[in-house]
Amino acid sequence: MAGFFLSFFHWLSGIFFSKQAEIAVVGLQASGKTSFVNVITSGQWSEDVVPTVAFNFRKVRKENVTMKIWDVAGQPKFRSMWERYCNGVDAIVYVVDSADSDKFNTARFELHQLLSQSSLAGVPLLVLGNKNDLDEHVPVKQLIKDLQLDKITDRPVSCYSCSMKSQHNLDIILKWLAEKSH
Ligand SMILES: Nc1nc2c(ncn2[C@@H]2O[C@H](COP(=O)(O)OP(=O)(O)OP(=O)(O)O)[C@@H](O)[C@H]2O)c(=O)[nH]1
Ligand SMILES: [Mg+2]
Repeated sequence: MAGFFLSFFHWLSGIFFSKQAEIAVVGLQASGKTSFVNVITSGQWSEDVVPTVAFNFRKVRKENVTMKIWDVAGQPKFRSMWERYCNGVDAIVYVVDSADSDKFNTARFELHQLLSQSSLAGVPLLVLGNKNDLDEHVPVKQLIKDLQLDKITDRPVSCYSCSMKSQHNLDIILKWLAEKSH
């Protein structure tokens, strides 16, 4: 009987205390955006991910938070779409391949270009230095410097080193996203 009341209470609290967070995931191609979304929605890591064309939309419930996620393509021809998908979200997740320092200049340029759009003023930013399972990845301090994240002063900014392959730091990332729900 006690078990019944406990499940009923959980069901009821899920209705009354459920929250939502809408998130846009952007970044250069092959940085690991779709892998990130796959890992948080299904818990599944796979080497074989096809490059995204335009965008994917996914919805996932984590405890009492429903996350609506826009996974936007990163190839150059799709980057002009980023602003549209970031408009009105609770958080922007910018994924960087932290093991590919040759692309940091482009990643920095595209990030600052995106954030300069007045429609996105104040939207919290989470930068993920993905692929830290690879030996050549740079530490988070270096990523902050190379992407000039310290120059972003008009919004909350966080940066974590992570790996979708090993799921390193996924718990911290999910906590950060849940805090942006309403
Ligand atoms: N070693 C390693 N490889 C990763 C990791 N995350 C993603 N990858 C690989 O990186 C490649 C690109 O991953 P995607 O998730 O398709 O990248 P994307 O950012 O969605 O790319 P676009 O859709 O083209 O913008 C795939 O081969 C993944 O298996 C990681 O944490 N570690
Ligand atoms: Mg993708």
